[in-house]
Amino acid sequence: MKQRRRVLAASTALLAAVPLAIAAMSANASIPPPASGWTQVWGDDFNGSNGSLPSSANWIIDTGHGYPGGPANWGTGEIQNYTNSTNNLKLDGNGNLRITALKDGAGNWTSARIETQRSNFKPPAGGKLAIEGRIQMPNVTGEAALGYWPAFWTLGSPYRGNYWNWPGIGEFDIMENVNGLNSVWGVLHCDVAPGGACGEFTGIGNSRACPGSSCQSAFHTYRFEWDDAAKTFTWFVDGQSFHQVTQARVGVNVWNAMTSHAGHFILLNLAMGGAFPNALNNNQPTPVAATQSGHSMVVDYVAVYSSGGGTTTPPTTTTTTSNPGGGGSAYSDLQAENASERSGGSVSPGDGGSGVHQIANGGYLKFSGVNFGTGPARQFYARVASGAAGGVSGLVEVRLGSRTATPVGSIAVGNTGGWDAWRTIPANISNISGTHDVYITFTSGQPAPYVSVNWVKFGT
Ligand SMILES: [Ca+2]
Ligand SMILES: [Ca+2]
Repeated sequence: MKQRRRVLAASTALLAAVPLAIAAMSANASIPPPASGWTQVWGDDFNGSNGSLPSSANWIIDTGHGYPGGPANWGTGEIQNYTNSTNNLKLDGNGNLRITALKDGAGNWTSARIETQRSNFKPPAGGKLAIEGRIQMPNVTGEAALGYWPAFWTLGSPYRGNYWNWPGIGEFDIMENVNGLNSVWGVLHCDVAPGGACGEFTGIGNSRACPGSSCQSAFHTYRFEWDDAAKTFTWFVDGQSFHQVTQARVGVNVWNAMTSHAGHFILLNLAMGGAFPNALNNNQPTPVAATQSGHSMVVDYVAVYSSGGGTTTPPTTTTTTSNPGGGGSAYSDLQAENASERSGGSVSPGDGGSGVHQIANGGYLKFSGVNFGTGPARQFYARVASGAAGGVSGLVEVRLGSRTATPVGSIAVGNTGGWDAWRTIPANISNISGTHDVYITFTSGQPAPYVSVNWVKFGT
């Protein structure tokens, strides 16, 4: 919703618009491994061919001027029409998602907005959840930028399908920006509007300039941490915290209303016009005639991590199969049902053979003594199927030597069309040679089974 926030806008406008020198930044850093004590529970690195749409297993594409039955203009006054055209929304072939705002000859603007299929992102009880994205805002400033409103944010799951329970269900604005100003805004919306514990329609927010290079000229990493033990929300840019809201500030009941439901879904959008950019344009409408068409919000990745709480509980059942010695080539099929060790799922027929079916978070397969030769192997393939419910997904990760080692590669899996709809999914991995115990680990932020595996193998 990202509702009107005129007070905040007025207080921060003076800090904005200081162009800085441009640092040379890598266009694509890919999802970083989790910090010590953290586990990646979801992610999209936006790898894919140039001109393709983002993964439908991961994302819903919102179109038009509002949800059916929901507030007009997405509740914010933004004026663009969202489309699913690759002119507005596409992977760039270099590991990035690009959302591009375009004005046609008649003066009408189009752009794009996506939201995660999953709507259950929340920390394990007593643990932490981090939602992180590496993003370059549209690289446009001054009059040409008036009306540009990129955002990386979340809404509480009960909003989906209801649309009239905002802001009680909670909204975390991890990164917002308007009018090409060199500022990131982090905002919490909660309770009731207008007024309430979050002072709607402004919300509880703060902003700062992007570190080092401007928000527009370079990628920066935007991160939101939800700590269920400390009862805090904390906002970061490039690892520097710039905003925090505690449970004490909003009260236990308001806190619970936005945290005790199934969780949040994540949104990425590039709006044009609306209350926030208008407020920072002296309350005059945006976009203006001088606003330049064709600039993009570029997203390298979105990743979700968890720490502590229940997600790191070791699996309780481990099966040692008839292949304890392991061995075999990394480049031929490593049959899941013949793993040296297995935890989770069950062996049954499928895909013209046999596999380990319906594996959930915490499961793993171990293949002892897999020979990669001189390789190096740079590809990983998994033959998988999933009949997971809408919004349920997880990772198939490759680790060497230990099932708690940092993954050398991973695949995100959502519903493939059913438990009998088998697909071979590739992933890039870092160079591997020699002989290793290979662990295939299964990580998800929710408990339901999400993947069946027939086999895995590697390629050079
Ligand atoms: Ca990427
Ligand atoms: Ca098999």
